[in-house]
Amino acid sequence: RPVVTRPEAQVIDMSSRSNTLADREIVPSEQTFGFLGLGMMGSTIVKDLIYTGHKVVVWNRTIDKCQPFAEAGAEVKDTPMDVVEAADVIFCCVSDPKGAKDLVFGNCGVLQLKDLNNKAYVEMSTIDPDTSLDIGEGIKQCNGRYLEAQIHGSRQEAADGMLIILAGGDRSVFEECHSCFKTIAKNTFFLGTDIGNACKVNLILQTILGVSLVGLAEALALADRFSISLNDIIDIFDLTSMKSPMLLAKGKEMAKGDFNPQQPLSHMQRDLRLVLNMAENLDQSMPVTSITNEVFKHTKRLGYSEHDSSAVFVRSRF
Ligand code: NA7
Repeated sequence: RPVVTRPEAQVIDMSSRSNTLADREIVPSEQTFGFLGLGMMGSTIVKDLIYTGHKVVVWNRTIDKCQPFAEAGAEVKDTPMDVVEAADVIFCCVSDPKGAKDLVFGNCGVLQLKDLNNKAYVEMSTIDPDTSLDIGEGIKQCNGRYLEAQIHGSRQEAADGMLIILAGGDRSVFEECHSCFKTIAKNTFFLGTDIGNACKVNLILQTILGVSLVGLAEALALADRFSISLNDIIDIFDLTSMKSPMLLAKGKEMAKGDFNPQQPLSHMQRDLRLVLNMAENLDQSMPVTSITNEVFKHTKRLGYSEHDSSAVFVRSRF
C-alpha cells in the first residue's frame, strides 16, 4: 500500500484573470447576485463575476473563505437566508446533493424566507435529477423561480473561463444569468423547461469521463508492467485518432504521478454513484459503469479522495 500524501491545499489567486475574459465583451447585469459556496469552483466563478463588474453577495459555511472576496468588493452574509434577502439571483455551488438540499431546506436555509418574491435560485452543485426536482419544487412553492445550471469542466477550465453550462428550468432565469454565464463559460446550453434534464446530461458526460479514465489507467498500468515508457505510449497515443485533450492531459498526469486535483476523485465517484442510482430506477444495466464506480471507491479507500481523478492509476498499478 503506497504512502499517500494529501495534495497541497489549493488557494485562489484573486489577482489572476483568465485570458478569455479579455475577448468577451461582458456588460454586467444590474441585478445583485448571491453566491452560496466558495469552494474551488465557487471561488473561481465569484472572482471572475466581481472582476467583470457584477454586484455579488456571498456566504460560505467556513466563513474564513469569504475574507478575500470581502476585500475584492463582495458583501458577506452570515447565513444563506441573508444572501437570499440581499440578492435578486442566488447561485449555489456546494459539494453534493445533500449539501445542496441543506442550503435550501435546512436551518437558516433559503426557504426559511417563506416568500421568495419571484427571486431566482440557480443550482450549480452537481446533483441528480430527483434532488433538482425537490429543490425546484421547494423554491417554486415559496414563490421563487428555479434554474438548474450544471457546470461541466475541471477547476482549470473554470479558471480559464472555459466551463460548459448545462441549464434547464425557468427560461427567464436563464436569460437573467446571461452576463454571468458569459463570464465563466465558453458555451451555455438551455436544455428545456423540464427540471432534471440538465442534471441527466451532466451525469451522462461524467460517465464517459469516469469510464475513459479507468480504461486509460489500466492500459498505462499494463505498459508500466512491461517497463514500456509511459511517455512513449502517450506520444504515440497523441498521433492516433483516439486522442482527446482530456485523455492526453490525464495520461501525462498519470505518467508523472501528479494528481493535483482538477476534478477531485471524490467528486468523480459521487457522480458515478448518482449515475448508478438513476440507472437502477430505470432497470438500465450499466455493468462497466458499476465496475468503474468500484474502482474509484477502492481508490478513495486507499486515501486518494482529495487527489485528482487520474489518481485511479495508482490503484491500477497494484
Ligand atoms: P470544493 O472545493 O470541495 O468545495 C465544496 C464547497 O461546498 C465548499 O464551499 C464547502 O464549504 C461547501 N459545502 C459542502 N457541504 C456543505 C454543506 N453541507 N453545507 C454548506 N456548504 C457545504 O468543491 P468545488 O468547489 O470544486 O465543487 C463544488 C461543486 O461544483 C461540485 O458539486 C462540483 O461537482 C461542481 P466549506 O468551505 O467546506 O465550509
